[in-house]
Amino acid sequence: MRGLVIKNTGSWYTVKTEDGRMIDSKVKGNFRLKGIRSTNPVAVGDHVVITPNQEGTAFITEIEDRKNYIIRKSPNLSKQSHIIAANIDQAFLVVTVNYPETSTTFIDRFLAGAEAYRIPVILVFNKHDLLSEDELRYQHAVMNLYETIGYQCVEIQASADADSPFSVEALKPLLADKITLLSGNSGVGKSTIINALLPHVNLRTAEISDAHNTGMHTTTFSEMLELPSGGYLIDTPGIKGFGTFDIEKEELTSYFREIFKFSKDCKFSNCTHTHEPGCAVRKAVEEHYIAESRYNSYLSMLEDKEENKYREAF
Ligand SMILES: Nc1nc2c(ncn2[C@@H]2O[C@H](COP(=O)(O)OP(=O)(O)O)[C@@H](O)[C@H]2O)c(=O)[nH]1
Ligand SMILES: [Mg+2]
Ligand SMILES: [Zn+2]
Repeated sequence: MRGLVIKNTGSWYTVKTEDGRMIDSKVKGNFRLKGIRSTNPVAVGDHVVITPNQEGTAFITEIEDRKNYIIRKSPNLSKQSHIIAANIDQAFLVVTVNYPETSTTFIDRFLAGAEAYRIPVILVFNKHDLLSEDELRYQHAVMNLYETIGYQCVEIQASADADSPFSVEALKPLLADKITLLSGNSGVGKSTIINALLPHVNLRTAEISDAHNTGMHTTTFSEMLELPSGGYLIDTPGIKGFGTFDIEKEELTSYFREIFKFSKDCKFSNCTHTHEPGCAVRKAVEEHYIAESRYNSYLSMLEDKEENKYREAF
């Protein structure tokens, strides 16, 4: 019997079978995945094969190959990792121009990490109602910047009624039949978005998330929330971005789409776009084809690499 893992608490997994039943399952046998020492061999988003037993539970006996997965290194068990989710179709990065302010550096780091994992990102600008005219103008400039680079942007007010042009209704077609990771700084409105999309999970989501955010069980709890319109949302507290520690200095350019485009005209193929003569990227920054904010984010990530500074995954 085949199914999708939608919840993981400790050694138990909730598997939704193809005929729509929810079956509590445990892993049978020894899954060792490509040398990863993981606290959980199976993760939400995994397609699995299960064998039901007499107690009404089941054993997971097979995992299908993953198209991707995200992993969090355990802070206390140094060599162990926790797979947060597998087979993610896209990420929504929820940002706010104000209340609280999300920096473009934070956005760019997230986008670069997502490029490394090949996970498409949609930028969701929330709290439209709180912005002054000046802040709105700034928001539209930022949206224009990211749209020009190729990232879809949506402007919403998660707290609005469904008939408002800025309600979460705008997100529904983007979520349909996909597994979407919901990310963003604390306070930007992730729980509010979930509660608006899934009124029946009201409050519980926020409470569970917040409890797990600070609690000791953070690394052993993951859940996908099924949307009425099809598709799933993953709201895993504490995920602030993708681990970019493994990105090589030379690779970094390719995770900034517009910088990558211009870099093809640099004189040196291994140009870092910092000091080299004939650098087409620096020229493009000077001529405003590349935004200074983007270039600065690139430089800050490059600097981390040079200092070999540890960037924690998630
Ligand atoms: N005015 C306004 N407040 C919002 C909006 N979205 C969320 N909030 C508020 O912002 C605060 C943080 O929201 P929450 O969903 O807990 O953020 P999370 O930390 O990302 O889950 C709460 O007080 C929400 O009521 C919005 O669109 N407009
Ligand atoms: Mg929350
Ligand atoms: Zn260059």
